[in-house]
This record gives sequence, structure tokens and C-alpha cells, in this order.
Amino acid sequence: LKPPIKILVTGAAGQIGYAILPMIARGQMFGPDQPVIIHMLDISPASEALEGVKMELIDSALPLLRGVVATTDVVEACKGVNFAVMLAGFPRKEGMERKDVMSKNVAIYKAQASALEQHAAPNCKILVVANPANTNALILKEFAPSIPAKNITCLTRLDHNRALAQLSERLHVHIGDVKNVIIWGNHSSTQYPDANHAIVTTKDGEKSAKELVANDAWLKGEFISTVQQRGAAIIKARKLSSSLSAASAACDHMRDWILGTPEGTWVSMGVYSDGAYGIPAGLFYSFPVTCDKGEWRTVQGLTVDEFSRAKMEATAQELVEEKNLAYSCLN
Ligand code: NAX
Repeated sequence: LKPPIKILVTGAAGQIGYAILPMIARGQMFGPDQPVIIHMLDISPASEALEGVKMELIDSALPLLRGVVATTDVVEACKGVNFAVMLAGFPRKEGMERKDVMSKNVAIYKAQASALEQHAAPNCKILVVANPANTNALILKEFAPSIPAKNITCLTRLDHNRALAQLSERLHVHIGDVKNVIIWGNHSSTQYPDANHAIVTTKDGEKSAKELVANDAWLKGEFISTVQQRGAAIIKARKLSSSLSAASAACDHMRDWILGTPEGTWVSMGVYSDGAYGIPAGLFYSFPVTCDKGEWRTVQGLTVDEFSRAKMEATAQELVEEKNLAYSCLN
């Protein structure tokens, strides 16, 4: 077994927290040979619930779990952490303006950025899940200037997995035989789920998913809207937002980032744009990436047709607007 690593989970008393903590403590994020010490952060009104979660983690008798810290003190929470999964956020409540919600989240991410910058371990890697995920990641980057931008990412893997699931259902193939869909842009309803480069492994070798589906209208219509609206569909059905699939996707995201993507496979991650594919630099935008030894790299040179280009630009435009709104909350 390796020496234990420390991982911070913010908003740990919430829904996704309850689903993800046992996954982390069972080795589903960092592998079955990696012991973990979990730091859980939440706010005072949730501190009792947080203690309850701690008791349950201890009672789960998990051999990889080498310690649990439950705290409402952001400094204690961030101390020495090698990884951080940021679930903490302020949800939109009835009657609230977009700007009010943004302003609450900007304040949270500004404070947590400083705490991570000052107290996390060097080279700490961060995944932002809480919405607006891309813009929260941007605020975190802005207020933690000494953390390299490449160490900050946001979650679009849930959308990626939803796109794989739609293709797998449509083609009646195992989900493990479908790969290389792409989520471009924002984790919001403007995201662009793109199946143009997706591949299905069949008994006759690798085939283009697009050719197997052979229905452009579905790929440009229902496929995209189903993935974009899946979160809303789950809220309607469960009366609660997706949490087990979000937790599972966050594990996939961290595992692939740290342990690497399989040869010939890419995944979608929200990362700091350097201008690739004509997307404005300085936004957190979801791209196809491959990962090796803890570093992600944008997949280069994919062809982008006119239909895709328009969708990629629309979601970039929304991110520019979110960025402007976030900045206006700082004044
Ligand atoms: P919950 O509301 O159940 O949990 C959020 C937790 O954060 C609460 O326990 C709250 O007390 C805590 N919190 C609030 N402010 C805090 C602060 N300043 N410091 C520490 N903790 C704080 O939400 P949950 O369903 O767990 O979702 C978490 C976030 O993930 C939400 O923002 C949600 O919108 C977002 N999602 C993002 C997804 C993605 O794919 N990027 C998908 C799932 C999810 O909707």
C-alpha cells in the first residue's frame, strides 16, 4: 500500500457528499492500493449532520480510510490536502436573481481559494463540482494565483457519461464499448454533447457511432437535448438533483486525471482554455482531454463542422456572460 493521501470534500454534509464519501473511502477514486485521509468541510448549520456522516464513515470499517476530519473551519479543512473536491455551493432559491446566487458563490469560492492557496499541499489538484461549476473554477483560479491553472478543473464528466449512456441505449451495446463522446463548453443547458467522433467497439472492431446510429436528426436533436436536460429530468423524477451519478462521475474524473486515461480513449473535463479550437482563452470550458501521470492534455486536431462550431460558440458565449456577471459581483 502507498502512503495515505489527504483529500478535502467541501459541502460534505450534502447529497453528493453522502454518495461520494464511501466511494472515496473504498478506493473508487484513487485505486484500491491508495489509503486516504478525508477532510470534510461544511458550514455551522450542517455541523451536526457532518458529525453524523463521520460516525457512519467510521462505522463502515473501511480498511483504506486512515482518518476523518469533520470541520467547519476552512483553514483546518484545507491543511495539507493533496486533492480537493468542491461540492459546496449556494443553491438558487425561489425569487432569487441570478446575480444574487452568483454573488453568494463568488464569495464562497473567493474565500476557499485563499485557504487552499495558503494551506493545501504543493501541487494540490482541485475538482469543482458545485454550480455554476465552470465559473466557480474561474473564481477559484483568480483568487489562488499561486496554484497552477492546470491543477484546477470542473466536472462535466456526468454529462459525458450521460452522452455515453444515450448512445449505449440507442445502439443496444454495453456502455463499456462506447467511448470518445465530447462535452464542449459549460456544465449547463447550453453544453454541446458531440457524438461525431464517438467510437463503438463491436465484434468486427471499432466503428463510428455516428455511422451505426445512422440518424443525423436524432444525433442533432434528441440526443443533444436529452443530455442537456437530463439533470432537470432527474429533479422532476426524484424531487432531488442527481447525486449518485454526480458522485460516480466525480470519481471517474479524478481517477482518470490521476491514474491516466486508457490508450485511445479521451474524456471530457472542464479546464482552463488556452484558445484551443478557437474558444476564448481564460474561460473554464469543457474539452476532450487525455490524461497521463496526473496531467491532462487537450485532444488536438479534431474536425469541427459548421453545426458543431455554432454550438461550441454559443456555450462559450454563455461562459463569457457568466464571467462578466461574476466579476460584477466582486465590485
Ligand atoms: P447540497 O445542497 O445537498 O449540498 C451542498 C452542501 O454545501 C450543503 O451541505 C451546504 O451546507 C454546503 N455548503 C454551503 N456553503 C458552504 C460553504 N461556504 N462551505 C462549506 N460548505 C458549504 O447539494 P448537492 O446536491 O450535494 O450538490 C452540490 C453541488 O453540485 C450543487 O452546487 C449542485 O448544483 C452541483 N452539481 C453539479 C453537477 C456537475 O455535473 N457539475 C451535477 C450535480 C450537481 O447538481
